[in-house]
Parts: sequence; structure tokens; C-alpha cells
Amino acid sequence: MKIGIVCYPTFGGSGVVATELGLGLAERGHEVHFITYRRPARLSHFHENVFYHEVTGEDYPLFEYPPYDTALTSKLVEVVKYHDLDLLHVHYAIPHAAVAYMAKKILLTDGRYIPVITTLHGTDITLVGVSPAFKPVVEFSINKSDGVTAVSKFLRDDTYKQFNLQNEIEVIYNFVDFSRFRKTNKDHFKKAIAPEGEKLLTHISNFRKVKRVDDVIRMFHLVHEKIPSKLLLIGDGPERRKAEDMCREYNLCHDVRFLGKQDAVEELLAISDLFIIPSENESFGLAALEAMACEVPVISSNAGGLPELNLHGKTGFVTEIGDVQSMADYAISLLSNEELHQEFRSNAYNRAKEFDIQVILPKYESYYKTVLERSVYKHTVD
Ligand code: GMT
Repeated sequence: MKIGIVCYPTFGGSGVVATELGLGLAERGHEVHFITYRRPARLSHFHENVFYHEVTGEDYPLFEYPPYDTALTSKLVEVVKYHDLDLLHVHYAIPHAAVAYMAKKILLTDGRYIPVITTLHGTDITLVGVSPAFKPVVEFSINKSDGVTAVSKFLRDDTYKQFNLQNEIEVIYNFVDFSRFRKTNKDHFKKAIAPEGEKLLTHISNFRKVKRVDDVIRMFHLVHEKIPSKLLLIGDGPERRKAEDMCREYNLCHDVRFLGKQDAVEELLAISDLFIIPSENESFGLAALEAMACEVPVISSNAGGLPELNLHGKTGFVTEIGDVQSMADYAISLLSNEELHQEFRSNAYNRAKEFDIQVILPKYESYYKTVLERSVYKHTVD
């Protein structure tokens, strides 16, 4: 198949899923065309089946808001036409689903029908998508997509609740690549970070409000009082300053390390003892899955799709959003019992195996086939 993938090129979840999916599809012999405004973070090596098309707009003094949607639409029309694509797969509804619909309509005037699949990732529905600034367009363009997938049952059900939809949403979970995310021996590295054998707690996010990084600090403060431990904070974003202030206030600076954005997160996960994700909203929690693949148990909130991934009392613990005391109690119980900790480590790994890229990628391929078959029929009856 010749597949066009539209995504945000950032470090964040939807961009990572889209890029890894495209690379996986290319490995399996498909021709994959990435179309976005910057080379995606994980698209670093040449691959004979991978193409990258950069969207560039025109600067003009009249444009206070450069019209990216228009530039992207034109690029989609060009790439579909000249590379003879079979399918467009857009990640994150805003603005990609509406842009793809527009491109589809333009291509139809040329007699070409390009099926569009939209993958909903989370905030495009739960936070931004429901805002009156976007809702009518999001609802319309989801309804006009030839196929729609969501990354968890929670997100599927929430989308049905929030929007008036006519089409069915297929759940295809996030996935992890075990050739990259696995527990490797990094003892020398662990010794440098935790020289006295302290336990290592890790949090990775974009430090937006929705991630509740302040809960991570509060929880760590309670754990630190009972267990010699260190906290690694990976990522960056608007809440970082507040988190730094809290560490000073709690006198924790010596044992909390702000590492900023990191490429090789797997090396940090490989030395971690516990992963913390107390989000207010989380459609799936890709970072938690990557931790589990590295045999790291997870303490999470019960937001969104997190309980679909993190099994309470098995792969980690799940608490109410904001229940910092329970999070700390669970962490202490796990970190002070080596046997239990080992059991949770292996449960986390086994659970992550269910989301192996080798298991999930064929689900996308088979969904593509279903949508293509359906679209041939749809086109002929339109
Ligand atoms: O976590 C973020 O805020 C980034 C966001 C994105 O769209 O890039 O991630 C969302 O998509 C990921 C991949 O499907 C999911 O694993 C995350 O749970 C989801 N984030 C939220 O729902 C907050």
C-alpha cells in the first residue's frame, strides 16, 4: 500500500505513535509518506520505503495567523496525486481531519477518491476538541472520515458522549517497540545517579497542567521521608517552574533531577524502580507503556484509559486523581518489599507484551484493508 501519514512532528505521544507506525509499515514493505511541517523527531534514518514532504506556507504581511491548514491541504493534494497514494492516515483530529476532508474533496474534482482514516489521540477530543472554538469542525470531519480509530476504549466512549457521531470508532491501542524499550544492564549509570542504592522514581511528560506534575512532587515528598530515594523528571513544559519551586519548598533539590527533554528515555527507564503518572486526563498513557516494557511498575491515577493499561495490584497501582497519600503508600509498600517489587516488574513486562508493535501494527494494516474495501463501494455509490 502507499500510505500518507499526517502528524505533529513533536516528541509527544501522537507524533511518536504516527512516526513509529509509519516506520513499522515501511519495514513491512509499504510505501510511507510523512507529511508535516518539520521532520518528525523519530524519523532520523534513511529508509528506502519512507518519504518526507515538508509543508511550507507563504509569509505575507496580511497573515497574522499563517494559514497552515491551507498549505497542508495543498501539500496533501500534491502528494496524493503525484505519488498515487491509496490512503491518508491522519493523527490528531485538529486540524488534520478537516484538512484531509478538504483535500479529498479537491481530489474528487479530478475523479480521484482518497480514503481518510483519522486516529483520535486524546486531547484532540477531551480537551481541545470539545472547545466551542473547534467542536463543529471536529464533529463534522470525524463524521466525514472513512475510518476512525481511538487509542483506548475510554477515548472511544468519551468521543461518542461528546459528539454526535454517525460512524463507528475502532479501538487500536498504543504500542511499544521492544527492540528499543527493554531492560538493559545500566548498573554503572544507576550508580552515578543513585550512589547509595537509593530507589529511583521516574516521571516523563510534557509538563502541562493535565499531567499534575505537582502531585508527583507531593507524592515523592511523602515517599522520600520513608525510603532513601531519588526522583527523575524527564520532559519540559509550562509547569516546570512550579515543580522546581515546590522542590525548593520541600527541601528536595538534592534528590530530584530535572533532566529536560531526552532522546534516549529507554536508558533512564532501564534504571528506574517505579514510574509515576498522576494525570488529570490521559487517553492511554504511552509513557507508562514504555516504562512497563522496561519492567518498571506504574503508579497511576484512574484518569481516562490508564486503568485499561495499568492493572491495579498487578502491574502497579491505580488511585483516584489527586490522591497523593495513596500513591505514596502504594509506592512505599512496593519499594520496601523486594519480592513483591520483582513480581510487579515481571507483571508489568508481560502486560506490555500485549501492546508489542508486532501485535498492534497488523491491526492497523487489517483496518486499512477494511476501510479501502468499504471506500471502493462508497465511491461507486456516491
Ligand atoms: O500526552 C500528551 O499530552 C501528548 C498527547 C499527544 O497527542 O501528542 O498524547 C496523547 O496521545 C498519546 C498517544 O496516543 C496517548 O498515549 C496519551 O495518553 C495522550 N495524552 C492525553 O490524553 C493527555
